[in-house]
Amino acid sequence: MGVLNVTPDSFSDGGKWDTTDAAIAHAPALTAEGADLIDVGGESTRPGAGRVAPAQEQSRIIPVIAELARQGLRVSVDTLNSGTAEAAAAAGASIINDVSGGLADPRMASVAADSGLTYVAMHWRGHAQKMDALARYGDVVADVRAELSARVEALTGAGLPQGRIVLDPGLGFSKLPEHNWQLLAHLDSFADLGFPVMVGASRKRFLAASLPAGAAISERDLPTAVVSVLAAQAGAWAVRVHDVAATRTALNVLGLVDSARMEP
Ligand code: PMM
Repeated sequence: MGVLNVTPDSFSDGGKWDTTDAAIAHAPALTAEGADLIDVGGESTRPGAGRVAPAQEQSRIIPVIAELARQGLRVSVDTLNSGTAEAAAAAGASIINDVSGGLADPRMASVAADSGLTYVAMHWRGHAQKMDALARYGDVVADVRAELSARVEALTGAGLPQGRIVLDPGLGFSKLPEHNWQLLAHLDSFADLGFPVMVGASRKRFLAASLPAGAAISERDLPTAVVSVLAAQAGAWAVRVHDVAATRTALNVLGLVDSARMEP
């Protein structure tokens, strides 16, 4: 899944694709590099980010989604707002990617159910301005699993079929660096919940620990690609990345090694 943030303030690519034309022009490159899905978002969720009114979010992303869908690309909409999810579904999106797992907007579960689309429920504890203060866990893997299972209960209770739910442990959202590493170390236990799993590590702060001090954010694309391989090995269904080419190459290596393992 290639990231297309139509925002002025996302932490790693903010401002690069923040006009309709620039965003539409960038999507074919993501596809050419090997993205199967394009994740279009209009509200930054980086720590400390302020909220964006749904009308403004929609004016940023709905024309982009409509055009990409017209071109035959598979699009997900990265939104916390049920109204935006509805508008995106009408514009041709295939997936609703909700970083709050339905917690930010009480209407989201029923909108997701009615949309007929796949719904990504990410682990979330609160909005960007307060999320770092909520990074307290007994056992982060068990706690995130339990909180995601509670979301599944609520979502299915609102009519969303289990077969349309994807789960995401929410790396970087109310997580300290050690929490992210622990979640990555136990990703297979999320696949064991019986739902497809999505992982979003791309360029996040915790990856800095794998690089020399002071390394630029763009240098996080290499550790991101390594995480993509680890996630795939743990059974992940999708990885959400900014640098699609690096992750595609890394996954190609894994595919070649896997094929060689199958040979007699
Ligand atoms: N991370 C970001 C935004 N959307 N969606 C899912 N499902 N999982 C994530 O980890 C995730 C997400 C934040 O990253 P960005 O600001 O670089 O887009």
